[in-house]
Amino acid sequence: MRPEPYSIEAEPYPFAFDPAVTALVVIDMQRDFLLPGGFGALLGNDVALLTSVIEPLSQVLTAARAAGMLVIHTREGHRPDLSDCPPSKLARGQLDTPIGSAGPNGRILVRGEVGHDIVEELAPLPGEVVVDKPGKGAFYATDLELMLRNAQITSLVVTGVTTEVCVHTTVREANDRGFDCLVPGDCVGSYFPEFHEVGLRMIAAQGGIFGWVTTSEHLLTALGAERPVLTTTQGA
Ligand code: C5J
Repeated sequence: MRPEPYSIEAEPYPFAFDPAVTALVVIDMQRDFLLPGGFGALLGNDVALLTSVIEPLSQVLTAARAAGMLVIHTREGHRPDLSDCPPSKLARGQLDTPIGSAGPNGRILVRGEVGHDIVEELAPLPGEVVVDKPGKGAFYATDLELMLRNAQITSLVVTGVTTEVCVHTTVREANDRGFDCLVPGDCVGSYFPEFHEVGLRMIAAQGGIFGWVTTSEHLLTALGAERPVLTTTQGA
């Protein structure tokens, strides 16, 4: 059963949350960004910085599913012949192992490869929408907007990685299309902690120029889900 519309504590002011017209969008939680040997790691990033997103996001995903919300997953990547990869993107970074080259998880950022798929913890359920996108934004060159409009969605909860690249681009694209975007800060992550912080501040600044920022805890409360007490043995 869907919870009633609810006011979620957020920056810059409370977000009017109605799960009936809100989609949960999970951006690019792919092995290529989160695991060693993928695109993110080959760019020289410490992928361990993104793994903290998995646990709170998996709680939000479970609660959103239970509330009957529309759930949409995205994956950044390209066709095996790279015909949808702009030459500029291919050349960028002057990498030894560019997009399409072989890595430990298959060809880098290529659809159908192990590395391109979503991590097990957040795997889409049968029937959930998976949008394959060639760019950073989830609206560019995809049918995402059409699906959201057909489902009469007016608000998005945007999660995933990375905060300042694909999450930000998607929030900006959505905002320009008239969708209200709520970003739970602990459900998005970056290889650069300072970009993450500033990225979140940029969303909520100037009266919510791109949207609202909250926490998974506030969102889970709105969804009627208790945050479970973690029973970690770490450091014990
Ligand atoms: C990047 C993404 N960072 N999903 N992609 O290249 O943010």
